[in-house]
Amino acid sequence: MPRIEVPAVPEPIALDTARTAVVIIDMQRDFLEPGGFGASLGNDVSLLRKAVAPCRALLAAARAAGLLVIHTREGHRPDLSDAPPAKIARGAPSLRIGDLGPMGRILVRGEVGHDIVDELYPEGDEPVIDKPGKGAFWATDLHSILVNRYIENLIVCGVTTEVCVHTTVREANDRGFRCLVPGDCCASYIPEFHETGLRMIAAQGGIFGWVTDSAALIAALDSAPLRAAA
Ligand code: C5J
Repeated sequence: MPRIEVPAVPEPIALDTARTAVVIIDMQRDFLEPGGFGASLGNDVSLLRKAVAPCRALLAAARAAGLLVIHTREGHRPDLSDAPPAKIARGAPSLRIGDLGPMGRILVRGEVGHDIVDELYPEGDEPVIDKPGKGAFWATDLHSILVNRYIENLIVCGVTTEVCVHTTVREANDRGFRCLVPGDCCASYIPEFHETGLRMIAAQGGIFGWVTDSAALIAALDSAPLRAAA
């Protein structure tokens, strides 16, 4: 069994890398670049860029160690039939979901803004989950993909910490997956929510999961026996 041990709070976590997937949440232009959904809500999107380099380094280590890598994208069908009116109407955005912005229609599948940033683009046959909601399990086939690959542990990264990362971790925790979150691979438009979101995951003995950082996780992955040789 290719087993690694990762320093984390509230305590170190042992992972069988053959049963562990990295899930990169919503690292899309719509959230990270000017002119997208995040900017339309009045956010400073530059705050999210700090997660890109750690995610990129983690992706390289995870791919080298043979872990399953899964990407998600939040967005809607072009006819918006899967976009709840309450979601479209919420907030005071300069552009609403479906409106035409500089990167195409806001949060609509197939548009430039909806896709993943170049630095973290999926490779090979890595699954990409298109999700209409904040959580990656709701209205998607993520659960089937994980069960069919005998995955028990998720390393969850991406944006934003307290919204789609948190919702996904909560959904995964309720489905019995052990979740490890490298905090510097996540980011929020609201830094205090990022910090509090991470603390909430690890609080009460790890009520939703474990929190670590990319350096500790990459060091553990780099020491992992390759799956083929295990
Ligand atoms: C948000 C997300 N913040 N990916 N989506 O609306 O966290």
